[in-house]
Amino acid sequence: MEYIILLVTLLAGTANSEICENDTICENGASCIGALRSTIYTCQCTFEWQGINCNEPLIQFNIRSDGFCGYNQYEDQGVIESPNFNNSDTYENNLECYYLVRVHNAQQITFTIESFETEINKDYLEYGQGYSKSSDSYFLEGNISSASTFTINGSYAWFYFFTDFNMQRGGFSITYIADINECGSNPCEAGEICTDGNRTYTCTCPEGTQGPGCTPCTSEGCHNRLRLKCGSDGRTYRNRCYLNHAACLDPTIRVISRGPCTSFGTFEVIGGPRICLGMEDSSSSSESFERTICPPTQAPTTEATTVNDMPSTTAAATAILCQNECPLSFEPLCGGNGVKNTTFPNICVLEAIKCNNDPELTVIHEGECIV
Ligand SMILES: [Ca+2]
Ligand SMILES: [Ca+2]
Repeated sequence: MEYIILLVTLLAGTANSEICENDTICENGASCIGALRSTIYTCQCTFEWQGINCNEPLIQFNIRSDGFCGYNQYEDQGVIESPNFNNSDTYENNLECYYLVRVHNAQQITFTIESFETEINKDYLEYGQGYSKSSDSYFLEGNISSASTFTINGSYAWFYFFTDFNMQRGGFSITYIADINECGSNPCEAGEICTDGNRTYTCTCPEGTQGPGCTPCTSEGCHNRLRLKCGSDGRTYRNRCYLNHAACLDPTIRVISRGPCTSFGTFEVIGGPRICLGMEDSSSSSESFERTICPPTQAPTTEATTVNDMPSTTAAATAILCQNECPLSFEPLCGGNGVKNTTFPNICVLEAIKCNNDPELTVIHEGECIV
């Protein structure tokens, strides 16, 4: 009733939202990314611009004309590296490199330091959450062991790499991977409930429904053979099909064991035509049941038919009757409630019915009722 789909592709192909139809919202040549019927959009700035709508020039930070570097990343995973890292050379002096990492719809972006080495107290990588470089930031410098990670909440991060006038080092390589709201693109079938996960989503059917189309739970098609299963709700099911039906309605229900829940006494079988079974003490290793009285509502019967079925279980007995264990002996007596007289197989069953269902019940005489 539940399945998980690992995402292979994220929102690369998402149709643009209405909000992106307004081609003035992202400025200075930026692309606008959004989903249909969503007000969330992401401006993919061209280089030298930042801000939510790419309307703030990086130049405002007095970047040096000889050391302007960096780049922007918009994929859901990628890498940012210092200049020359990819050819194993040191970075240059007098750099100011800017990087924007923007992943549309991301809930958080996790960064992993693959390699990091800068001149300590001089050259550093500053970073923070948000659309633009700000003073609310963190600093990385010196030698940092690889595999360290840090996380930025939301879908926007910026990085600023500064180097002074001398002493170059190897620089850095930092990979990232984003977790988006995978439910944002409505990936589940109609009627299903989408639950977002970490780079995954889960589609489930609402309570009372099941299957790919979330059709209503049904026991139609269940056969009526007795293959008793004890459910975690303490009830004995006719067979696994009926238990599955109960589990569809209440997902907390599962199979505890084969055979009935009770090891002794009378119990009602759930599913199919109404039937109650009596069972002898499991210590006798009896594998038979006797069709017997259904305690709460059904009129008593003296029918005693042996039904062969699954072996008994050691599951704990479940209280069904006020007095929940009655022998299967046939020592009939006639009971009545002033309206109707009925033959009971023994006094225990009569007392149980009285306790559960019919307080007016009294013994009329021993032996079967005389019709
Ligand atoms: Ca330096
Ligand atoms: Ca997610």
